[in-house]
Amino acid sequence: MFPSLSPLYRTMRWALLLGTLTVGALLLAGCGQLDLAVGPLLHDVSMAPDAISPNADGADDATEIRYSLRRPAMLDISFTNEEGERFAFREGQRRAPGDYSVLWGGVIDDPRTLETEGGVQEILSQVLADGLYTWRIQATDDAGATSAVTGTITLTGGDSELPLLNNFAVVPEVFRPNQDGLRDDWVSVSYNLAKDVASMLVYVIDPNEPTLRYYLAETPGDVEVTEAGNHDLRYEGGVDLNAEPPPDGDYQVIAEARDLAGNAVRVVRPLTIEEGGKPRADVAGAEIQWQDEVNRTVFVPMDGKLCFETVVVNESAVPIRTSGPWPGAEYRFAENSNTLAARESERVGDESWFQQAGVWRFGINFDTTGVDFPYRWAIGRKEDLEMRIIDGREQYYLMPGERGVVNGCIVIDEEPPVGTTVWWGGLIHQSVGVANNNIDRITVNVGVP
Ligand SMILES: [Ca+2]
Ligand SMILES: [Ca+2]
Repeated sequence: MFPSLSPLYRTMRWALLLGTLTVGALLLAGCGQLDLAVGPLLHDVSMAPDAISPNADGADDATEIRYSLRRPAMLDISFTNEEGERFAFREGQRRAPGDYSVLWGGVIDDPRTLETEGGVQEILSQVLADGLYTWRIQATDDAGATSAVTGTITLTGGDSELPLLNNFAVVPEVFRPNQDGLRDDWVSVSYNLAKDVASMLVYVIDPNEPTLRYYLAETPGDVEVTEAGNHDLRYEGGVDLNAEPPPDGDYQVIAEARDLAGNAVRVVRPLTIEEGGKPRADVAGAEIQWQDEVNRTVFVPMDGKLCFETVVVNESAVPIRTSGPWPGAEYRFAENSNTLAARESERVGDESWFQQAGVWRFGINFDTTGVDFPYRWAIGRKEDLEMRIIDGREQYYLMPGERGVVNGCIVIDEEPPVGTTVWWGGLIHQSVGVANNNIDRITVNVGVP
């Protein structure tokens, strides 16, 4: 009668026929008594194979745990050794009804602290020792009814050796990444890794914001990052890469090693970051007050002096380190900051005027000099600066937002080389770069008024 009965129509007819059944099932479901849910809470439980060798050699490294739940339940999976010691693989974990399968490679994630000769270490996970274990898979439904299945599994040839991170050291503990050239500009992180691992991470975190990790990279050396042996990392807070370091505060340096079998170890040391940041300074108004300058030219008679005054401003959030010669110092034409430093060292034993990495100085240069900025001064008078004793030595800093007055003279006591015409100022961050060059260029005419 209906030779071309459409599939849709047939489906509808079946739906009508089944209507009564469906309604019945829905009613049952409404009462929380769905047909499917009838029967044992936990069923179809197995753990196969019942013998494994968890050593990441690719053979029998894991067993497959299977179980099915008819109702929502809290699930426990544990292993108990022959001495009665229980190890939890899953503990009170909420599970929806359904069929489950999980591979188990003998590893238990049960963080604990271990005191070793190489320091306190946190064991995050470890392969269980070889032996016979009784496993127990237990489900507890919302009504508190418990159902459990047990069996045994044998572990042989397992690799439970921990990838210990011995003698983990972070030096110094107070880190001031601000390129002032002192030892606190970088942190050395070192440790000895006890065995080859699959993954090795070293990072810095703020404990209040643990998801934000600043990873430390190891400089390529003889030993691969994941190889057993001594490891050294150098952390400059990113300042070396022209980035701002993490904000000042209390941090942790964490190293984590995990081997292929699943043994994992973590070590932690505190690290405080203080006065971190990129130093930035400039000459106020990019201007030098050249004495007796007229139309950008200064006439200096032979044995006369070329004198100047300028102001340096710390435009950054970190203290900027400087050193002598101090404002007011005079140079003879053939002298430079190192010859003055040698004289000062001989006079009072103060070595600080020699070129030091990380120190900022204001310099004067001219176009035929063989040396860059032979004449240099501190970027402020002592009264403009903050003095600190660090490692028994006086260090001087131009603090954030502060201004340092710099003045000085060069005695033109000999004829400058032929072609010496243009002179200028510069702000030098020693061993880092010339922060500002070619400041306020002038022509200096010697002995020719
Ligand atoms: Ca194996
Ligand atoms: Ca520093």
